[in-house]
Amino acid sequence: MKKIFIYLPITFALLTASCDKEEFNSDNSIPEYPAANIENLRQSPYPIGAAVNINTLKNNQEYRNTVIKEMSSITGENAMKMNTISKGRKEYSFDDADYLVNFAQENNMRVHGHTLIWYKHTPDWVANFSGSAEDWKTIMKEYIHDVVGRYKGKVASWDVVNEVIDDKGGLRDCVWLKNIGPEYIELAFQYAHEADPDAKLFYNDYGHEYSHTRRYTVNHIADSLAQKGVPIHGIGLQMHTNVNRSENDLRYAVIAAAMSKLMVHVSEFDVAVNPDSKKDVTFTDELASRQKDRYRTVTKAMLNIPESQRFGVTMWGVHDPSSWLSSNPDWALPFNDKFERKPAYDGILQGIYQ
Ligand code: 9MR
Repeated sequence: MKKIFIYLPITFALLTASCDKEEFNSDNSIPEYPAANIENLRQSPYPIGAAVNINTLKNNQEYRNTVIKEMSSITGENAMKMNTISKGRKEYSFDDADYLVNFAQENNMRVHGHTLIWYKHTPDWVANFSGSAEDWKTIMKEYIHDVVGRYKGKVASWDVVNEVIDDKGGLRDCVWLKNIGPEYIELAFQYAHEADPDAKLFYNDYGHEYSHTRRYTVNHIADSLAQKGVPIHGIGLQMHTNVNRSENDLRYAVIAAAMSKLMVHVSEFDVAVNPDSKKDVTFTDELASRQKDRYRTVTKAMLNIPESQRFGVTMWGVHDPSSWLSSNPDWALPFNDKFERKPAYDGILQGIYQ
């Protein structure tokens, strides 16, 4: 039942060929840019944002100032996950999510909601729930209606489902698949759309830049849902990448997602410099330069897709110490520990200025 998305060798071969030959509209030259005229990322031709941590936002003034100055879109790194919000059936803790939304409104930013349905961090009461498929649909519908409904008109977009496939291209095991069946995916989109018909709805997943199987399957699922009339509006490419990834792979991930005609959100972008988590690594100029190249490539690739499909680029954190990767150690983001702009930041400016 789970292997409904079949890997197609012919399509795969075509995708691989175009990846190698770099046939899409690509200009690898590094443009000059009037850095003096670009004061911050809010001036980008498409929204650039960051995932934020609510405690840090409340307690670190420099972090807060950087978000306000630079970001036109924010995502809660954890504030809107099901286990943060849902404490029991119809019992909610909206403190962090409300804070996020109020902060965004005060500072004229877009909020992207992350994430309604995810196989991870399922609240205990859901994991222990027992009932028929209809009962499971009902609790999913209640949760999505209550959360999306609360932020109707305030949260512009949602990752409705996150990470629904495994590495072989089958549907990933989770309580929703087990109890409802594959239909849970389209139902989640339907319920979110009922609660806020204007919200843009995304399927978010990872691996577009390093796995042909994952890229093909994600794009195929999104496309199939759209063809079927399910209210899906975009594909989220997490893009947790690193300095060893070829720039062509990064560019191709963005272009291939855009072939679906849906919007493209690079939703959790960071560029690790220490992907093997070696303990003795330091952040050298050479690593900073390779990181800069990858920030430039991805932000520029967004300009190679139609304007109507550019939902934006969200970085998974603000400054290096606040990244989920920092203890590896790593330096994956465009601002350093002093909130200074790193070469990666210049890479973004070069990417968005054409
Ligand atoms: O960065 C997030 C970290 O603080 C959380 O502990 C973790 C588990 O909820 O999730 C991290 O964010 C993940 C995101 O929600 C989904 N894609 C992968 C991200 C990094 O693990």
